[in-house]
Amino acid sequence: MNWFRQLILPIEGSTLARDVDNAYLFVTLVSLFFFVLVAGLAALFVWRYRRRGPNEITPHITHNLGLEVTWTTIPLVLVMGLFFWGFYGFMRAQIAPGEAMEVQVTAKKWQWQFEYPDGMRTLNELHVPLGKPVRLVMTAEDVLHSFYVPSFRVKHDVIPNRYTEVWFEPTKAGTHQVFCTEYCGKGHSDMLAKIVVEDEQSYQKWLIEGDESMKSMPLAELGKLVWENRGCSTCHALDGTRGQGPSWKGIFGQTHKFADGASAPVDANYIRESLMEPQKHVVQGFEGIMPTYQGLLRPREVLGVIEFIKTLK
Ligand code: HEC
Ligand SMILES: [Cu+2]
Repeated sequence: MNWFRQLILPIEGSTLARDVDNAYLFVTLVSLFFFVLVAGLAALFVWRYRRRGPNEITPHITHNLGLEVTWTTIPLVLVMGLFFWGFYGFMRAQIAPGEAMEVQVTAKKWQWQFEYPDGMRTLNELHVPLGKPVRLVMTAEDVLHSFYVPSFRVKHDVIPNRYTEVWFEPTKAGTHQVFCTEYCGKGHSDMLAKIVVEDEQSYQKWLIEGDESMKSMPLAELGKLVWENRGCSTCHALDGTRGQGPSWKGIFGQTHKFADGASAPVDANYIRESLMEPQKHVVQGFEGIMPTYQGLLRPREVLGVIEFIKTLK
């Protein structure tokens, strides 16, 4: 039976997969059985009861109680059984275990953004530990999308102005493919993401160090990515315009005055301190609303921000 599963179904990547597959295979096999039965009998009867001569008269049968009860009861039992089976599976897939790690998912044309409990964000790539339940709280910024991971047997619409949820507990390490499965415009078929399932140790290592591309990326580029993906861009412009926070243009090497009258040169240490203890020196003319990024940025990302700010002449 397992070779048959592997032949027609994707790999089983989560704890939900077995249940979904069993119900699916059951429906398929029952359909196949009745197809053969009905089509076979139809063919048989066409041949068996063919007209044999011009004057042949057949018996006039109007009904058969035994037969009718049988072909009503058997499908009824099958269909009701399937209903409860499906309902049980649906409820199980709907309600995440309480201890599940929560990840926010934002879909927009044409990408998936994931936000982890500590505020870190990734684009089109979700890292999760093996064997731990994960709950996704999903919403869309523009149009309907749909989050689909075949190997997890997980699929749910992602809707603007509303939150929908799925959960899964990955059982297979490796990379799993995410598709958007609700037509959402020109780039729909490119709206792909990966779920990287790894053991707890590699997952923690990834949290701290980032992936290969992050390790090999030039620092200034990494800094720009941090600015885009970690919320800095909502308060800090790069072109000299004043936002909720000061623009970063040309600040490296300047001397900045603070609300308490002190001043300090903008150098690597000052930038680092601005991230870790933003309230320690509040730039004059601004409010101390910047959140701390203590523990939320990887060491290499902090270096990246410093290098990136240096390049903004
Ligand atoms: C909610 C808005 C907000 C966000 C988000 C934010 N900042 Fe700030 N930031 C401010 C404000 C306001 C100031 C000025 C007041 C202060 O120094 O605390 C500031 C100051 C700074 C300074 C010192 C600038 C100067 O001219 O002296 C740096 C460097 C900085 N932020 C870096 C970052 C980085 C890097 C991020 C993203 C990882 C970030 N900020 C996210 C609001 C924000
Ligand atoms: Cu889409």
